[in-house]
Amino acid sequence: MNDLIDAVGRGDIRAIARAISLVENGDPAAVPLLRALFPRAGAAYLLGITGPPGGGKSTLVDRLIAHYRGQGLRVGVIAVDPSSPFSGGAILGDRVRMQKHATDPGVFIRSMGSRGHLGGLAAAAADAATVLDAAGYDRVIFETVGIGQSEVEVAAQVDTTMLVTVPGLGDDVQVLKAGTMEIADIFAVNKADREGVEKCVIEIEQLLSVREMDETTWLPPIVQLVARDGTGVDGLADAVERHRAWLGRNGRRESKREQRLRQQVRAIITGRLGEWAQAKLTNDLEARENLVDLYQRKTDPHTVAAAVLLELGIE
Ligand SMILES: Nc1nc2c(ncn2[C@@H]2O[C@H](COP(=O)(O)OP(=O)(O)OP(=O)(O)O)[C@@H](O)[C@H]2O)c(=O)[nH]1
Ligand SMILES: [Mg+2]
Repeated sequence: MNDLIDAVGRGDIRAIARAISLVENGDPAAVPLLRALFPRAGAAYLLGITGPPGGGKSTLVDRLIAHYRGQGLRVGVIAVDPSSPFSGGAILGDRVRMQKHATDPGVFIRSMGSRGHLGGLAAAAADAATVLDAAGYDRVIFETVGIGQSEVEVAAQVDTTMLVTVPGLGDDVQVLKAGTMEIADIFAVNKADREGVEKCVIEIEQLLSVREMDETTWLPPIVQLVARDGTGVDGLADAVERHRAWLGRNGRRESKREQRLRQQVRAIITGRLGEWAQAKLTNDLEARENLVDLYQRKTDPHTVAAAVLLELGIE
């Protein structure tokens, strides 16, 4: 274990991969590892990239890697796989698309899910970020498909969230309505080589215009780009830097991080409590008797839950 901790700290690629596997599998060994790594983490800047399937997220990540590598920064990328049967192809696609960075020791790319992680996908992603952060990556990028709640939660666990959208989706901003709109710090309108870019931009502007704003509010910039040929990627990276600078003022970044850490603690507690409750209902004699009464409708779910919770002092 100490060897693994040291190797991650040195930025050893295989050790990092192993550490992330422990995290995603919910392996008990992940806990002491994360405990040891946490004090070494905290310097990385976390970026979330979310948006509809096929929007060009991986292509964009690839461009951003090149951009940051050009500045001498080390980049870690996690393509978050919600373990859906549909993601297999996408992950394979990601590998192919980002392959040119595969031999660069300053770049770490992998996909991960949350097979055994108690706190779910967002918590697993947060732990993976701790690993990459402790391993010395300056930028950690999460790519998530912005269609599910847990993916949205992952995207919210970062410093800057980018929402990639593309013109011509039919209802262009459909994806923005599923709760992703609120979490976007930057709108990236990709595939600007296609028709309908202006319409897409105007729709986002309209959605933003109904927000309450004052001089302290961050107005999410809308950046047009063509990830495929790299047009607009520098402008997007500038937008990230502006958001980073904005977060750096008035302790915003600190409060965002504190909120994120509280959320991490909550997710761990929730996961453990769920496990505990499950064991209780399976093994505890009194709880099982209560369940039998419940099945016969002699009692109700609230009463049974209250009896179990009372043991924790929760009324
Ligand atoms: N026309 C055009 N096509 C693009 C652009 N950027 C990416 N694409 C294409 O869009 C397709 C999907 O790109 P990806 O980068 O895999 O998209 P993604 O959002 O990562 O996809 P998933 O991970 O499967 O959700 C690929 O065929 C890309 O070549 C662009 O700026 N213009
Ligand atoms: Mg992708």
